[in-house]
Amino acid sequence: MPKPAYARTPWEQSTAASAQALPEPGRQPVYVTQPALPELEAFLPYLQEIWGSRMLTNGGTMHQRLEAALCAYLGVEHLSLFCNGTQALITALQAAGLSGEVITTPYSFVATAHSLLWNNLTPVFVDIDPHTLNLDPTRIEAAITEKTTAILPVHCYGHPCDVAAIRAIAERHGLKVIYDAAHAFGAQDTGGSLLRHGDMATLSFHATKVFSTFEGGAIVCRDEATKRRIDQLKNFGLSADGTTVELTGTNGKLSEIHAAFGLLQLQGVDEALEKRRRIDQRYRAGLAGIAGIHCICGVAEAVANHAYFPILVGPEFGLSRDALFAHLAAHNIHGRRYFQPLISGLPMYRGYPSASAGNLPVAHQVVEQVICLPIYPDLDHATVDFIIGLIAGAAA
Ligand code: T4K
Repeated sequence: MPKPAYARTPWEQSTAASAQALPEPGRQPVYVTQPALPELEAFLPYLQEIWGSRMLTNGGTMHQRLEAALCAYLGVEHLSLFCNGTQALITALQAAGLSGEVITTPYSFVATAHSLLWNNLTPVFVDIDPHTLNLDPTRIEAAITEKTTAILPVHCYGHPCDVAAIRAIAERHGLKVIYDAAHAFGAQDTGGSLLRHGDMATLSFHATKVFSTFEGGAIVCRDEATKRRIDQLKNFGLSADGTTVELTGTNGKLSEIHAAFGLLQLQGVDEALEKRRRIDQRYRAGLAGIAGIHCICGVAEAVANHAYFPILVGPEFGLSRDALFAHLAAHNIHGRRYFQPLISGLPMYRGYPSASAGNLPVAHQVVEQVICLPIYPDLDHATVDFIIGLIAGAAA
């Protein structure tokens, strides 16, 4: 396959040229993220190959190649591709054979908890750590009952959970651990990929993610037998010879066109991660001296993926979080207040006893303070400086 040139297409060049001509970066809307795309022409040979084979889905060669390429890139042994991260999560929980209650975080995208309801499992919300914004392991044991079968933590914003503490608790109580690693593509702790932790870890390859296949996702598991079961579950539960149906599976397959795009994207992912790292550094340096602005850092991260750039707006800042958010939006800078509202506050979750505000004080405080600032590979440094200037100016 040809190597994609991450140069700009004629269309991108024309929009970039007009953007450069603007006197002020804030004139064009800047969103929380934007996918990095290779040149359109670089995708054509992949399409030609698909057209030639007439294999469009059901585990064709693009699918097989992407599974192998991702295993090699991520340093994991067993990975099964999915049509999206939500379906991967639902299937991982199903493959784990869980029942009863599962401990999870209220501070995530709603897909995390929805995957439990799709499996008839009861979510039990536990508060988050104020530094990592991930499940606080010191609060997990108090939430375990005789019905608890698993823990579903999230490496929120790609920052690692306290995996050692969670593993110790799970071992003590005989619980499974399924990590929602939707944000954690390419993130590593000192021992390697975050995806090696837990019984399984799931990824999202949505357009807004660090690595994208337009829509897509994956389950990383520990052994060949589990991978075979997952592959069967994502293909309706069909038997290997296709003559009968052995499991109540779903259609979770990733098509050849999505897999092909993944192969192309993977070639540019290191460059994309490096560009994110530089933007992250620039934000941190520029925001460092501003009272009341706190940049979240991963704890014990060896390699961060800079999937998000969350800041907390504290009381010492001159404006409230919402006033700062509106101030940025007025200058066409559209951050996001991920993850407000908390999952525990949504209609289908607020009735659970663990969803009470009293049980989740840290999550409630953080969610009132957070703004995820724009970060994506093609975000130019002048715009980053403009955003920093807006925040500094608002504080004055
Ligand atoms: N677990 C966790 C922890 C997750 O965060 C997610 C998904 C999942 C599981 C489930 O994975 P998937 O089933 O989605 O694979 C987005 C994404 O839709 C969602 O994937 C993601 N998490 C969540 C955190 O964010 P929205 O509603 O914020 O997306 P949207 O459409 O407002 O996009 C944000 C910005 O990105 C837009 O303002 C513009 C830009 N954008 C977006 C798209 C879709 C583009 O430039 N191009 C695009 O194609 O949910």
